[in-house]
Amino acid sequence: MRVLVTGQVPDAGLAVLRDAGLQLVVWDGDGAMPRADLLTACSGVSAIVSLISERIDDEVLDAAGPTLRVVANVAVGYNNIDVAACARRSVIVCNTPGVLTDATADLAMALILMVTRRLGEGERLVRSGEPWRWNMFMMLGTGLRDRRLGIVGMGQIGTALARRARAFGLSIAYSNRNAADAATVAELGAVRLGLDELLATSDIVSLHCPYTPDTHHLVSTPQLRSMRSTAYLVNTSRGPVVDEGALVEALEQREIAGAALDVFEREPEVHPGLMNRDDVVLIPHLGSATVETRNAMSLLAARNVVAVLGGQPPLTPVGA
Ligand code: 8YV
Repeated sequence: MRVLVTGQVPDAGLAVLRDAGLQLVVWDGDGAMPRADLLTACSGVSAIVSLISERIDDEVLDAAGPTLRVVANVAVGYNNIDVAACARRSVIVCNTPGVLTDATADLAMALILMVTRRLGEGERLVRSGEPWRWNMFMMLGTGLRDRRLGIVGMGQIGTALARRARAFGLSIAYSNRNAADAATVAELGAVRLGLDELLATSDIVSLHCPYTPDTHHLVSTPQLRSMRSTAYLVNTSRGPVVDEGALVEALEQREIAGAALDVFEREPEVHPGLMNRDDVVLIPHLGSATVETRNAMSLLAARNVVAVLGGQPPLTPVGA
């Protein structure tokens, strides 16, 4: 059986696939696999190990044909996959939850510190070679103790961020379709609010929801206007959850104090209005970017493929 891997992934996962006797077709070009190559290479494969840069939709599934049994995304988010189209063909879809929770929560906490303490701005100043002299009022930021962190999407990553944030003295509000379980609420002292109230009362808003048609531009002009003028927005989920044009406008109008973004609406493009702003932190989708985490993601995706092709239930199917 052949497996298409749509980009370079750590060897850990590839070794698992090879050890299972699977024949690998790995696309090893730079950046995203070109669509035409994807459509040709997937023909007759039993599994696709996909990256978020590849859209897996009806066209790809038709090109793959009836041999295809599983699509294993090397990511927790799977908005690049048409899950309904896969279900219509009984193709199982898997993602990599859990293994990237700590790395992504760490990164969200780092972004909170960066944007509230103006660390990107400070680093740019030192590297610029411009003369600077310490003074009592230089680059003053905002402390975290007794402020409110509003978490949109209280899944594994949102909850892990809340734990970290409590250690910095932040109080936790969250908005989520379902209430967090009683033990988590008690541990974190978290209050559940509707999105409107969360936005209006939080000092920092951090986004951890999946990207779906319902969360497209979840944060746009009205939501940004409802936030405190001293508040910060942090996004480590998916770019299009935030209307980037509206964000630029809100920053220009000083409707919020700043933003820290790991993801972008038209990734890897960044809205030009964000590029030169000192009140914005911009990093290139590094949420899960640690050696340990990427190894674990590669392994989990591979184990999902081996399980399904071996007639076993997948470890982490989507929607289960
Ligand atoms: C990955 C991510 O960097 O898991 C996700 O949903 O966005 C990141 O962890 C990316 O998906 C790698 O393909």
